[in-house]
Amino acid sequence: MRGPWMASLLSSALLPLIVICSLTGFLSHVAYYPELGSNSITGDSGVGFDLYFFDWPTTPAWLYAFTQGLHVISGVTAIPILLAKLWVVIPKLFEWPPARSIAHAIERLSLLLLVGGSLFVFFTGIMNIQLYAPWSFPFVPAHYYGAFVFLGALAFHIVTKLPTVQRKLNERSLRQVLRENREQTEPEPPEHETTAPVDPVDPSISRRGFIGAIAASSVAMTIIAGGQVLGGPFRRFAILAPHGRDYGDGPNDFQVNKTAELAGIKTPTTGPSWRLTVVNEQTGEQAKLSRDDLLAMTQYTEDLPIACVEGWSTTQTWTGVRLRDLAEMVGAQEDRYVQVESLQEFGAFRQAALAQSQFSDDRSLLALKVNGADISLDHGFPARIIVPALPGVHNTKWVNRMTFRV
Ligand SMILES: Nc1nc2c(c(=O)[nH]1)N[C@H]1C(S)=C(S)[C@@H](COP(=O)(O)O)O[C@H]1N2
Ligand SMILES: [Mo]
Repeated sequence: MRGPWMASLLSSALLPLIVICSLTGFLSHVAYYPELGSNSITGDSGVGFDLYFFDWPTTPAWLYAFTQGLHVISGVTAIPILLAKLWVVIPKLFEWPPARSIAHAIERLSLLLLVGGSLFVFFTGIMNIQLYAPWSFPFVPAHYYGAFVFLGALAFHIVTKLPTVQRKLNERSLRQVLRENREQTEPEPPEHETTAPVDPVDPSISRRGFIGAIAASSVAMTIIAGGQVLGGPFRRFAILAPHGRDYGDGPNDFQVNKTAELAGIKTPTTGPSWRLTVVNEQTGEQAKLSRDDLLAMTQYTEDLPIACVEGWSTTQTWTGVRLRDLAEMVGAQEDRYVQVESLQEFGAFRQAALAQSQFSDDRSLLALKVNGADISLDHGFPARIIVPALPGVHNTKWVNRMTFRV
């Protein structure tokens, strides 16, 4: 199965997936907008490579569910192909002598960045969507800067290998290969600098079988990842979903990212003594509102998704007050952003910042109810943010303070 034709075929299948995964990954980074106020999930941002040329739009409401769904689906689908590709080229790892010339040394160094970078971004991505982080570095900057290393090395690799890929794919047609059984399978001819074997044994599988096994694995991965993205009846296919596959169908029965208990929310603080503080930092104007005060304001109802970076999304019917009404209350409609903080005392997601275009959208709510019932403690009682098209992580739960800033 080893040789430049197979490597070229697998690379050609990988490339479109990597392009989709990268573009949607960078869009995700824009959507996070860590530069804005206290979206402090990237750690110390502003280190050169930031891409925030625009505020993430609020329309269409399903935008982030779509881009992040694509990110996770394309990434997960690519895994079997990536592993097969690495298997096909692995003899190159043991090449001897390790460097024959300066050019050869540079090429091998770029391959180190390519292979290491790809394994790093894929591994950190999967671990993150599985809610498992057995390391001490922050995920977002590591995954983000890791992607630059991987894509830089990939661009170099494509430029140097493109002629070979074209030549090899022209030499042997996929259609022909798919017609050959194991007896008809001939090894690729040995060639300088490739992984085609010099002294091959008889094949234990046809090329068609090998390609079929990879394709079937990839399609299975697409279905598993797609089940979380599409939700509803498809969610039952999401057999690896860390948040489970079924929630029953009560008003508050949909996935919870972090429970109140895990976030360290103590019930007395969410009781009748709870107040929402709304501040206009520039003028010092302030309002302190109880849940009853908020319920006495004009209520609006919107169907909006929560779309998590993990790839899952769920659309629910939210009721509460408009964020723009709260901005107006303290005369902050034109402020650049609002910093939203929660009762949660620790953890990066305890606060987030929303740009002016985001808090002033008519559909952006401080939600008090969901599907007609009070929001449950796990979904952010007494009040949570829900803004169209933003990543779930910006929909802060257990809100207790909103500071508008210029
Ligand atoms: N205070 C607080 N708000 C939070 C979080 C959190 O950990 N703490 N998690 C965020 C993330 S990552 C997501 S995806 C959504 C999920 O909302 P849900 O748990 O109601 O489904 O809440 C967001 N709001
Ligand atoms: Mo999330």
